[in-house]
Amino acid sequence: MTQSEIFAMLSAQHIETPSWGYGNSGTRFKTFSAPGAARTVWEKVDDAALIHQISGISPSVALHIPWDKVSDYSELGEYATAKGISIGAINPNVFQRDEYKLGSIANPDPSVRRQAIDHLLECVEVLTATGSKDLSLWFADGTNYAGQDDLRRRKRHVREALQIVHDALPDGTRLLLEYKFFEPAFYYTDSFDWGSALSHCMALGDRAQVLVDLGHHAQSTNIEAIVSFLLDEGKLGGFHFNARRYADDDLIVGSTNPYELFCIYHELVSAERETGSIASTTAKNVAYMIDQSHNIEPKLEAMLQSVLNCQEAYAKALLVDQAALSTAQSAGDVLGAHRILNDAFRTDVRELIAAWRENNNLPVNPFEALRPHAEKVATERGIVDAGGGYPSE
Ligand code: PSV
Ligand code: MN
Repeated sequence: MTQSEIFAMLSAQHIETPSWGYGNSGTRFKTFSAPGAARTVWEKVDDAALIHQISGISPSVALHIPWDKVSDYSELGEYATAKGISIGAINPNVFQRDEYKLGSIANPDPSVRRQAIDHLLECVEVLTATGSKDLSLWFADGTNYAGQDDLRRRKRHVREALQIVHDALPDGTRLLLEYKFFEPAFYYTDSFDWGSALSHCMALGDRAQVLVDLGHHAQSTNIEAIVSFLLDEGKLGGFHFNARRYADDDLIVGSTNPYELFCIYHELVSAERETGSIASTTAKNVAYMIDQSHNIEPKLEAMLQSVLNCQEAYAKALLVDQAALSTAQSAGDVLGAHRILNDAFRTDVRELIAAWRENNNLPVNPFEALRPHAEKVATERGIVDAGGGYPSE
């Protein structure tokens, strides 16, 4: 690949940032108040626009409803456009009401299931009004004890609800189904792995695809294998990027296992380069989203770091000598093939990216460029008591 081809690929990269990553957030123990944390959805859009202005590759922001509820969603969409970004995935929230204690779309009570479906349909309207293309679904539904509920019945309730939502989506939009192997339920989770999510999506129809959140797997899971399988089935819809050590830790993407992130990008790049395959078309339409709510890190800096880590992993994946790799693989050259992949991973791409930034009139030192903005919002917005966590002392 020539440098100008690599530059064109880097310019086309699109990493969506989450509105919930700009406000105060925490664990169940404590929510720390971050200086300058966004207080409203309008400020979250401002922050996402700032990160895009500096990174050059994060031109959309995901919303979480009702956290980001407004009276006029078209106005919010226009506000985002005026700031140079667009509204990305719409994330419904069916996990915070008392009614959802035993689940939302899998709840044994039909009236609760109806309430959850109504909220999902309301989010389809938000998607339409904001010009968003993806409805991103995660369910906290599950059970804590064996025998607590009938698993097949719960599965059927999930399918029924998803079908209603899938069929209500306008043309050209998608339902992205996330899975997570545990938490908050500990015995059984209704959308528990990529296989169950894929089965639902296959049955639902063309608009349904699977969303892979990196934090939602058991230790040592080969996530790039899941990515490659879903790509080849035409069913990989998007990512929630983050990093983890133990579970759904929401750490900065690429901070704990940069090699895993690189291998995931390698699967995507190699699929994209195939001509005329389903995997190639699917790879070109993947929604790359960050799902992190940083708890102790400075909010804006953490988000920028996450976006830039994705850029670095992608740049390295672009450097893989695909032709040589393919020859080595066909020849059964186990370690030769492994070294070809690792050569790209070990390449220092910082100068290449700095040159790309210069070429695109972006500040060469992004963190230096961010500092005055971060200081400004900290002064203007101040520190808002985050509340949350256990009851206070
Ligand atoms: C759940 O852990 C999750 O990853 C889902 O994607 C949610 O939408 C997100 O976190 C924020 O609650
Ligand atoms: Mn997620």
